[in-house]
Amino acid sequence: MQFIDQARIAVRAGRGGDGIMAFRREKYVPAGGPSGGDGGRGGDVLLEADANLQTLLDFHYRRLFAADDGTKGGANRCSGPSGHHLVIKVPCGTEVRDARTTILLGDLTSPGESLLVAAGGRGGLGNAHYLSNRNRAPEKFTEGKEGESWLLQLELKLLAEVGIIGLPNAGKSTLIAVLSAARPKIADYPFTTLVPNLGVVRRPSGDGTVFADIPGLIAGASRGAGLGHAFLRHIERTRVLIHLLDAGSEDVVADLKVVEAELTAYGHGLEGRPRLVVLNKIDVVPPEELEALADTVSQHCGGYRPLLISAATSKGLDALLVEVWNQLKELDEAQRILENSSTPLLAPHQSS
Ligand SMILES: Nc1nc2c(ncn2[C@@H]2O[C@H](COP(=O)(O)OP(=O)(O)OP(=O)(O)O)[C@@H](O)[C@H]2O)c(=O)[nH]1
Ligand SMILES: [Mg+2]
Repeated sequence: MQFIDQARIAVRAGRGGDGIMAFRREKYVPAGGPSGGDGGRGGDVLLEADANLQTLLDFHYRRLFAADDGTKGGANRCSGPSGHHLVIKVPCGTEVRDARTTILLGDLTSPGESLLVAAGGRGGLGNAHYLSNRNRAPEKFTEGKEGESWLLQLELKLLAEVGIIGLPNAGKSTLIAVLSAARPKIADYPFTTLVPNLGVVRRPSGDGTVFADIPGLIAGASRGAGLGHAFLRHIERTRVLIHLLDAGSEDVVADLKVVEAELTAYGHGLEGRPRLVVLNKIDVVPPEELEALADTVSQHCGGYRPLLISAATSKGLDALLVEVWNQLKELDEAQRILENSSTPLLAPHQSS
């Protein structure tokens, strides 16, 4: 399946139906009076998050979405029916912006969440509406109003809790393949992965957590080099990053620095995102050199020791997952404390 994460669409709400002019004509009822009904409202256009969609691919082929117009009013004061609303399904994690101003209109994250993007026009009034003591036979009626129309920019940001990042060939796809049921392409050359892959990893509690394997980042990714830039936005919503390093690389510390620098350059809070530094492919490093390598890496990560794994031989994966679940648990707790602290805390020794 093609992965499309950006789209532009035009939406047009329905026009309101016109009010009409009519007079009641019945046997034995002379001068029956005005009876023109009102027009129905035009249908609205709404976007709705749907958990079954993964990409914005549908919008690549269809770009104009219009809701039904309202129907004009009828005789005998009958109001015309309103136009049906048009509900457009989008994947969870879709940000909606006005394409002209880029102002954010909404962010559809949970399934079923919806956003009104174009309101239908009001129906016109029939002449029955204008009956008054002065004017017993009004000929006035109004037309329905046009519905709103907008040009929208849709942007999908994946909702993965854990992002796996690293240079090309570090083994990111191999890792997600051993941890989950995802089956991305794995090969011995850089840029095997061209689009993010999602995989669900089971927690000990049985719940699933979504991991994302992001295409390899290279120096300059934040400015558009390689494939990284297009996909850095998908890391924005992750809560924890697994930074994978190839232990067999010539200079592991240089590799670490390249990716760290790209996260900082990209910004959007990525530089401060909690992350686990993980040395992969430890099966290719002689055991006696491994400790020294881990020490060198830890000196460049604030003293934190990297986790040691081999995705290919499934070594160290349990310990890695324990660490991931711990990090997520700590973040949940921090979040809970933040939500429960209704009043801002004063500094303990603040003098008045
Ligand atoms: N020896 C060894 N090889 C590994 C290990 N993990 C991955 N590889 C190999 O490394 C190569 C690259 O693996 P991928 O999983 O495709 O790497 P990637 O990080 O997804 O690469 P891109 O998609 O290009 O960014 C493949 O040939 C894998 O078989 C490991 O633990 N040990
Ligand atoms: Mg890959």
